[in-house]
Amino acid sequence: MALDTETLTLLLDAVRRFVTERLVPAEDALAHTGEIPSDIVAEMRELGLFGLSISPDYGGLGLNMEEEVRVVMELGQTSPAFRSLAGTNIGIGSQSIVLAGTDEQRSRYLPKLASGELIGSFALTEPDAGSDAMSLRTSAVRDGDHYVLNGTKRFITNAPIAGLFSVMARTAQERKAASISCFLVEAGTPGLTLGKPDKKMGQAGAQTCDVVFDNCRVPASALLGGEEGSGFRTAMRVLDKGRLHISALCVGTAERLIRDAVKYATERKQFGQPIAEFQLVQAMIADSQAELYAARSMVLDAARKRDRGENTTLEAACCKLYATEMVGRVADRAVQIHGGAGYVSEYAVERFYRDVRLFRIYEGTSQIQQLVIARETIKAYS
Ligand code: COS
Repeated sequence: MALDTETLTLLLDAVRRFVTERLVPAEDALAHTGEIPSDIVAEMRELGLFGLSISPDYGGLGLNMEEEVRVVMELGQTSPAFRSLAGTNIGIGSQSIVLAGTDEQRSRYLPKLASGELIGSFALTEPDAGSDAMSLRTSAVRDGDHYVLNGTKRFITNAPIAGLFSVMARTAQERKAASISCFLVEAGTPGLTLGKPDKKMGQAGAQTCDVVFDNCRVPASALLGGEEGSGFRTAMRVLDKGRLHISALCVGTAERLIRDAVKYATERKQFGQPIAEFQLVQAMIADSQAELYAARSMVLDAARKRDRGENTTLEAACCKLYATEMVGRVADRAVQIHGGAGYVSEYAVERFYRDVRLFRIYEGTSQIQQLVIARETIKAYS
């Protein structure tokens, strides 16, 4: 379902204003405290940001992919930790339920995820299973009308504040997709404990930690879709969407970085003139702007293709690879344009330089995107 043009324009304007007037001024404090103030969380809920991609039947805004990426391009113009708070509810923390949940699971969880009352979290990665997701070891063993979960999940975004975990666990030993199932585990279930919040390079305020299952008993009704063996494929489908979302975020962040770099370059004078007048500085601005345009075009094209119901595994991986690497280069040039000022925390580019490094790693590293692109391309041409 697509919004009418006027509603979409109003939504984009409202998000843009919220980012400029409320989030950007709160970036510095967030970087120091690592806490998103409760009034900002309340405003995010009010704007409907937690339920962007959830159907209006469950209280969300029901945006299609093109609309979602356009909103995320706005949210990307400030510290990524703000987007991260709602990001799991919009994406990997809710989409397993949207794609494969039973009616009962959808009505139980989606309204609370859409409103932001409940934070969803996606638990796939483990200490020994990162890129090789299929080698995960967390087990779920059937015991009467329950399953018993054992294992450790690592670097789980929003786990410290999550009320619901989509947990990929092994229900059979053989190495194949059908051995992995997904369980919806509520925080507070006995046997589920959290590790200490990870100390990260950047993205202060976006929290991650280990999630440990020690004989954690969940009712059989917690099995996503009521069916064993579909967890891996569901996780991959969730990531296909998530990778487009992250790509849109990179587009927004690159735009912010170019704007900051241009502002600095027009104010900073050397050799008697603003450094923006030097062609070597202009070259950095030009390369960044051209790459931003390419990434934006790719993301919008892939989103429209997805909205037409086409498979976008290849396109999502192309976007994730290109957009995340692109924003890394743009951040590097923004620091370079700022010179010494870019290396001190007074200017936002220093913080963004560290923040964007994660984009090339989570939801599939650049190398995993290359692997997916190559596989899909070879499949298509052979
Ligand atoms: N959509 C739907 N199904 C998919 C899929 C997709 N995008 N990608 C794979 N599958 C299915 C395959 O069709 C296959 O199904 P069958 O068993 O029915 O044939 C099954 O899943 C296994 O796929 P594959 O053989 O490709 O699995 P691999 O172990 O080779 O791994 C990669 C595939 C590397 C792509 C996967 O492990 C991956 O994405 N790793 C990165 C994980 C990640 O992003 N982690 C980030 C943490 S989450 S923030």
